[in-house]
Amino acid sequence: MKSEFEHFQEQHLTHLNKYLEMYLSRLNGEQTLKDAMFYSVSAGGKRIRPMLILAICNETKRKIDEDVYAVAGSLELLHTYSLIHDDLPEMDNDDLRRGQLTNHKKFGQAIAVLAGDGLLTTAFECIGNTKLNDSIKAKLMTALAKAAGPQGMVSGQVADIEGEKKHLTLAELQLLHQRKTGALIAYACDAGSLLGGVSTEQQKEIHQFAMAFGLAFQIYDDILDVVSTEKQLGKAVHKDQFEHKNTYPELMGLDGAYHQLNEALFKAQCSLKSLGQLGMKTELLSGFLDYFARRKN
Ligand code: GRG
Repeated sequence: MKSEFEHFQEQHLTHLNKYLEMYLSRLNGEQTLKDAMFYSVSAGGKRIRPMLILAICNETKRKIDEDVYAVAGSLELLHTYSLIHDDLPEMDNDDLRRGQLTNHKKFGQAIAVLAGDGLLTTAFECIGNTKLNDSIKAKLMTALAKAAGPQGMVSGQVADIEGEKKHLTLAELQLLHQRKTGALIAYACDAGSLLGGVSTEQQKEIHQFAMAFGLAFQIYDDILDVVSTEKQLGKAVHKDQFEHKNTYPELMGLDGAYHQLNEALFKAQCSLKSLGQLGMKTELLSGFLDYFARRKN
């Protein structure tokens, strides 16, 4: 039987994808660039980050209108940019992404870099073009830049690359993940709070939920890299033999990683309980947690 979250996801995914397709198709630019941008966005992906924004809006009774889809869609554009750049030979050097050739394998490295640049900048344009009030737009754009930029994801990526030549401690690995993956997930939840107009207490607890969920998501991704053959198939391993990925299973073994995962999921559930006590509906977010802790890719 499908959960409330799965019904919600089905209901909103089509609209979100239509929004993304419509926005990208209306851009007035070089066709090759537009094709490369659309190629990676339309390849699917779980749409976790936009779904978090939509789910929090729903829990806070914020009407899910075109502006909400725009804010959610803009985050997916930015996330897709990060995947395109992450796959480049000088970064993770992957051949497959979202079940198809990586952007640079299909369009060449120069266009892939530019498609990423195009998606990153278009994300901010999407927010700018909403009918939200200027103060909310400014808050969203500042928070998104902070989460994606040198204080967030970009620093996480640098720490990941530099960490390939050494063994990180648990604290260093947590900080790396908090920036590389956690920052955008936290932004998604903060954006949902802002759009939903929640109280300060609720906003703080939603942020705590995001931090725990982001960590759980990353640990589970590390675990899937070890246990899922599907993930292994996408890897193009041409790396130096002294380089290695710092992951939870590598640092503490698979059992240790599962233990950390359960701890993070427990923290996220505690935040949901607190949010319930603060008067917020949380069934959807709870379903979200279950769904993503059971995913296969
Ligand atoms: C290039 C600045 C820059 C940053 C890249 C996001 C990222 C930072 C790298 C991705 C590498 C990676 C596999 C990280 C593990 C967790 C993660 C972010 C997975 C990809 O996100 P999903 O699982 O992907 O949400 P889909 O395709 O479902 O959207």
